[in-house]
Amino acid sequence: MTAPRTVLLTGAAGGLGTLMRELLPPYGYRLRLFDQRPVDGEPEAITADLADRAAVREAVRGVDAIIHFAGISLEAPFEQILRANIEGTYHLYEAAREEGVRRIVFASSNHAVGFTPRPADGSGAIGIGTPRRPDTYYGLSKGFGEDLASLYWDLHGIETVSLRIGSCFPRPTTVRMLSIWMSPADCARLLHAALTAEGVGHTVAYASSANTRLWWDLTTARALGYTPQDDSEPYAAELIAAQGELDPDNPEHAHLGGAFCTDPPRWPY
Ligand code: NAI
Ligand code: 15L
Repeated sequence: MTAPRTVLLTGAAGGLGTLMRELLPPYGYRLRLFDQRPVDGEPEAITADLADRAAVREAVRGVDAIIHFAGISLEAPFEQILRANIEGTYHLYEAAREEGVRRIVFASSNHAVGFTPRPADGSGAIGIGTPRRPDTYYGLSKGFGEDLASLYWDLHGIETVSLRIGSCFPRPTTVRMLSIWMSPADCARLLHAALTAEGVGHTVAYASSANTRLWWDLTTARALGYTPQDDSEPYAAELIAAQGELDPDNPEHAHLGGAFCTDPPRWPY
């Protein structure tokens, strides 16, 4: 696919949005920014809630593609998740259909499969066909987003790459993250691949760097043209010295989703 020029970035005020606002323009994209919160230093950003269907439709109008990051990114009461992540994502897809946008990159999450037992470090054993096992209402909403993307491909021909993101932060901060970390630079590489690959239909891919301790299989992401450049291993010695190795007898360490399976971090708002 020809590289889309104007891309709507929802969730632009958030952690990933802030990182990608710096890292995506060098690939040639002009970003239109959207968030319910003002975006620092970006007076032209659209400040609106995904619940506002008219605002979402206007935001989508005329863009070549969408990166959908906006939503609740931790656990929250079901009613809040329903409004932001389930209805909000539906509003975005409806707006894309109405405005003729043909390509979306959806930020899914490892928490769609969070109750999958943790495999051996470096095994890459978790494949894309692993059954969904959400660990939270949050993870459940990501499964919904993936299925909505599938429906809009089959019904309306809107292509989506659903990225089951591991942990994308400037550096890994836990031993668990050593296995699922995605560097911000690799995230930008993967988004570029997902925006430009031909014939993606609805593709689901795990999203991380090429970590030595990887738990999942990056084949689908690589098939999009993504070549990860980073590995969390340089952080391993320091993190393991401070936190110890993952303990098979600790329930928090037993599943892919980590603490989301036992005591999930809560959305603060
Ligand atoms: P974040 O919480 O920092 O940013 C989310 C943004 O969405 C916030 O700026 C918030 O204001 C906005 N938002 C929330 N509800 C909204 C609504 N109803 N209408 C408009 N805007 C709304 O999250 P982060 O870390 O930047 O993640 C971005 C996306 O990637 C999220 O969808 C998250 O679930 C997903 N993800 C992130 C991972 C990571 O490691 N950062 C891992 C897996 C998935
Ligand atoms: C996610 O889905 C969250 O949005 C992010 O904040 C991290 O907690 C990440 O998963 C993770 O599993 O580390």
